[in-house]
Amino acid sequence: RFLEVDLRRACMRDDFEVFYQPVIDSQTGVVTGAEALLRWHCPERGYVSPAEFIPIAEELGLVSRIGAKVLQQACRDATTWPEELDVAVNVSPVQLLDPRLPQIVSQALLESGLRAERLELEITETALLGDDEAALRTLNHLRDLGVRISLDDFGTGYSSLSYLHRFPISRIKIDRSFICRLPDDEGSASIVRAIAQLGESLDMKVTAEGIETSEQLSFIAKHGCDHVQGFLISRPIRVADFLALLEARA
Ligand code: G
Ligand code: G
Ligand code: MN
Ligand code: NA
Repeated sequence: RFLEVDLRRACMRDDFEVFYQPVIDSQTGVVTGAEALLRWHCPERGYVSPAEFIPIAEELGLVSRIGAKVLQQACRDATTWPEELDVAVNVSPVQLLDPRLPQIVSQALLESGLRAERLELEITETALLGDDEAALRTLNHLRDLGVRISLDDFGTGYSSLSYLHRFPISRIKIDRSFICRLPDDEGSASIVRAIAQLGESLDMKVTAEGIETSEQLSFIAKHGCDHVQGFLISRPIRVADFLALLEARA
């Protein structure tokens, strides 16, 4: 099967690396944390995107193991950052439905010594579609640990606004497909403003993803998005480069 052999071997040898994309405060430009993004350099295939291999890892039953490694690494790395910086980790729908997830998360926090408040888990709307009772139990358990939950790629799934108050969600991440046509496209501009207002009235933070131009950044900053990430600020980078970026921006 395509990728299967390579992926199993990568899992055994732990050929993965965690990169970090800085997140900044839209008003001050201060770095407030980073999103952990998994990278795999397959010796045979070269770089393979997680968008390609995570779905296969889900099918093969490998995603919880890979996800646990990412969580451990991200928690460990974040303890080397200034105390006020957060780390966000993506959690796939299959991982969310694994009843061991809360245990894996609390273990990663315990082993690293990272305060739970500094860890944010990013889930997608798709994850809430299926067995939503199980998802709700897991998310409540995670919230009770002190971890925060973000809704990633917001606006692209089968968005039901009822998710926003049924589930313990503290942040909305506006998908970059709405950001890329800013500021000129009226439709995108209205959607982004509306999501920002929604976030504010529900007492949730809002992040704009995929900021690539300074015009997009100033639009976002004016219209109530709290945090920003995107190539304009930085691509995902190695942890050493993230620390260097913090120094350079300080
Ligand atoms: O970083 P990049 O653009 O290559 O990511 C592509 C997709 O893979 C994104 O949807 C991102 O959320 C997802 N992704 C990146 N890292 C991880 C990870 O560690 N776990 C999961 N489940 N998804 C990830
Ligand atoms: O689904 P999720 O939001 O987790 O996806 C994150 C992915 O988006 C990362 O793989 C990252 O490489 C990519 N990304 C981050 N910033 C930008 C950007 O400004 N432009 C584009 N095209 N992709 C981005
Ligand atoms: Mn994400
Ligand atoms: Na996203």
